Amino acid sequence: MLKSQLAPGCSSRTPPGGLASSPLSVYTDVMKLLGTPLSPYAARVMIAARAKGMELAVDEADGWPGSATLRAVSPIGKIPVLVDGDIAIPESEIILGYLDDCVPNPSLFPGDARQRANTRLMVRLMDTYSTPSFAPFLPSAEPEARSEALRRIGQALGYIDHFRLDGEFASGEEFSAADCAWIPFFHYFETLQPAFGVLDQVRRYPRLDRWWGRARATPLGEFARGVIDEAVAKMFAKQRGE
Ligand SMILES: N[C@@H](CCC(=O)N[C@@H](CS)C(=O)NCC(=O)O)C(=O)O
Repeated sequence: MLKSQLAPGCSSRTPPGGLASSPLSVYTDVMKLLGTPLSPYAARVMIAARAKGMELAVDEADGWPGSATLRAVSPIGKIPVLVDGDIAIPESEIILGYLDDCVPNPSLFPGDARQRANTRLMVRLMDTYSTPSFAPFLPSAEPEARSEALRRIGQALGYIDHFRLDGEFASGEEFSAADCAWIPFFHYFETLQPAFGVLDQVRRYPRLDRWWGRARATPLGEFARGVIDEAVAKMFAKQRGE
């Protein structure tokens, strides 16, 4: 996709046909994502960009929460932040909307008003009512923090199961922002299953369990699991001083 094909107001370019199709050196002004796939919120932006065939330069070194560089761009100090030319956009939900405005097809909010509201609700319920981060599952965390995180995850999944439009995808019959948002969360639930039984919370809701069985095996699911696992392995290697 050339700059001229982007919606007005979007300053970056993406290669025609997506990531693999063109020498990246031709495209120097790509959007930059400050963050790391360790963050499920940053990973969702990576999935959304990939679904649209948009190139995104992921800046992990500067993107860590709290870093001075990050705070200069966003005083909130949280990742992800999307930098596109001279604007910086925090909050993954807003970033997904921006990507969708810049490159409308394929849409991250497909369908009619009812469907689109459900997609937004699915993202919002996970973000508002599940654990705000997976830090309670780190070895250094207090057991009480872990129980509270598990309780919140179970609660969010209950709300989601109640309101979700059932179908092939996270919200109904088309891929949407809800799939982008949930894939990283569910991958962490799965990764944490052997130690903490997090996926057992999902198994209480068979339709959600079946969605995850499908989503994890899609090309975007495999992409996300790959980049998250790589980032987790790097984090533990760094902690071991390697
Ligand atoms: N509502 C934000 C949440 C982002 C968020 O919580 N990011 C975490 C990493 S997973 C973070 O940067 N935490 C650092 C902090 O809270 O200081 C979004 O959707 O982007």
